[in-house]
Formats: sequence, structure tokens, C-alpha cells
Amino acid sequence: MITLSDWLAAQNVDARLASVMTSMANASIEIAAVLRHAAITGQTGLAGHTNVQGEDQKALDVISNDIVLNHIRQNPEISILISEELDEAVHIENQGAYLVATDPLDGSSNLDVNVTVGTIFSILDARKGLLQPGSAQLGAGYAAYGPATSFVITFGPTAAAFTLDDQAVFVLTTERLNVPAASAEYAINTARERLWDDATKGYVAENVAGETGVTGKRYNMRWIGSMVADVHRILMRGGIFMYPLDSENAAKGGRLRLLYEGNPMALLVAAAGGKSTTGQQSVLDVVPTDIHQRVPVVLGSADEVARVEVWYAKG
Ligand code: FDP
Repeated sequence: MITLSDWLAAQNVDARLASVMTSMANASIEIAAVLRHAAITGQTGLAGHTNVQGEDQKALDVISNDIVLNHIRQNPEISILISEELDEAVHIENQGAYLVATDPLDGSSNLDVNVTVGTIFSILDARKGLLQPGSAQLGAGYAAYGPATSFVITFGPTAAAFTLDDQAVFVLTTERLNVPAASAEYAINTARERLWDDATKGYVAENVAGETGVTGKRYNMRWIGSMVADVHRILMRGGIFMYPLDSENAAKGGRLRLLYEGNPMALLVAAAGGKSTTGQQSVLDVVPTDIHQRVPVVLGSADEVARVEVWYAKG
């Protein structure tokens, strides 16, 4: 059995960077415990305020944010926190070399129905400022709180998955994630079809046509509605996840947040052999102009993302 700490010690990474992963793992273990009992302790439901995106905050969003902030404050290697739940970046009074950007509880609309949600995070060099492209990430990961709690991380070249055991220890369960280039599974909120651009409509129409269309193969659709859960499935068995620009979200730049949703997931998918695109460029190449910037996100199996790119190239 290889634990997360065994695995981290064996990686060729700075021990201070490894400690950031440990802090996020410890925060995730604590959040998993809160979620397990939230329905019993009455911690579900709204907290009564809205976050910076104008969305209602759930009690568990606030609790998860506090847990992450607490673990980050205890680690002197981290000097900046960017969180979906906080309007401004938090500058911590220390010399820490690392910045963490996080969505402490992603997929909150699934909270009250006991469907997988997660914590997503990105690690950057704090000295290089708040607005760095995803290609500058030093590491990234997420915890998926499902039937088991998974912790999936990368320092760049490869991605590994751990599963939480009964002793609250993360155990290595997949050493090298591999997103197969070919897949016949796609994930998109099809209720938004009338709002889509021509590229998204064209790509999805080909999939729906299945073996009678140009791809000559039958596709299946899966949409959990928590990015963490949908991307976790893709990292484990392939497929494509799409939250494209559409006529409704275009004014905001898309739906998902670049720094703590698009970038970390794009880095993990790239480490596992997959690809990402906004439709115009790799998600990892977008230079942010705001810490809460939104971006179109398409990621997953390389052949499928390439098909989407072909559609966008048609203009
Ligand atoms: P949520 O608002 O529930 O936090 O982060 C945004 C997100 O969930 C993603 O996790 C998820 O993929 C997407 O929004 C779901 O969007 P739809 O409501 O369009 O299904």
C-alpha cells in the first residue's frame, strides 16, 4: 500500500511544493467528513448570502472555504489564496512561495441530493502575481466526494489518483492516469442547445447521429452537473466535457472559472494524455485579466477535442 505521503516523498518535487498538496489533502479529508454528516447535522441549505459571482452561497460552500483557508494559513509555504467564495485574493503574512487558487466546493447544486461534489485547486508561484496562465501551474488537483473520496493530483508530467481509506489516509489507487485518445462518451448540458454556437451544434449533432453519421460510431451522453464528477469520469475512462461559450454566457466570457476550474482540470487532463480548448486556444494558454475570470472549457480525449477544434476552425 502506497500512501499519499509515501508517494509525495518519492516525487522529484520541492518538499515545500509537496507540502501544499498535503495541506489540500488534509482540507479535503476534513470537508469529506463534514459532507458525510451534513444532512444529519442540518448543514445543507443556503447560507443566506451571495458570492462574488452573484450566486447563492450554501452553508457548505462557506464551511468548505473556511476549512481550506484554515489549512492554508497553517502552511507557511503558502502566501496567497484565491477562492471562488472570496471577492479578493487573501495575502497571508509569510514568505511562502506558493499561491493556491481554489473552488472549495464545486457542484453545489448537487449538494442537497447527495451526488458527487468536489474541491478543485491550482498551485502557482506566488512571486509571479495573481494573473498567470494555466501553463504556469506548478501543480493542480481535486478531491471528488462520491461513494469514495478520490484525490487526483498532478505536478505536470503525470497524474495520480488516491482513495481515502477508513483511517482517513489517502492510498494510491491509480499511479498514472491515462485518458484514451478515442472515446464515444460526451458530457454537455443539452438543455442549452438553442444557445450554442455552430461549432458546438455541429459536433454534438455528429455524435447524436451515431453510426448513421460521419463518425460511424454510436455515442453515449453523461452529464452529472458537477465539473469534478464529470471530469473524474473522463480521467478514469475517457470522454469529452464541454461547457462552451453560448449566447447566454458569452457576455460573462463563459460559465466556468479559469483560475480554479478550467486551469487545474486542463492541467490534469493534459498530464493524463488528453487535451483542452476554449474553442480558440488551449485553456492553459489563456492569460487571465481577472482572478474570477470565466472561460469556455472543452477537455478530455484528444481525438474528440480535436474534432471540436476542427469545428471551431471552420469559423
Ligand atoms: P455549480 O454551479 O453547481 O457549482 O462550477 C459550476 C458548475 O456547478 C460545474 O461544477 C458544473 O459542471 C456546471 O456548473 C453545471 O452547470 P449546469 O447548471 O448548466 O448544468
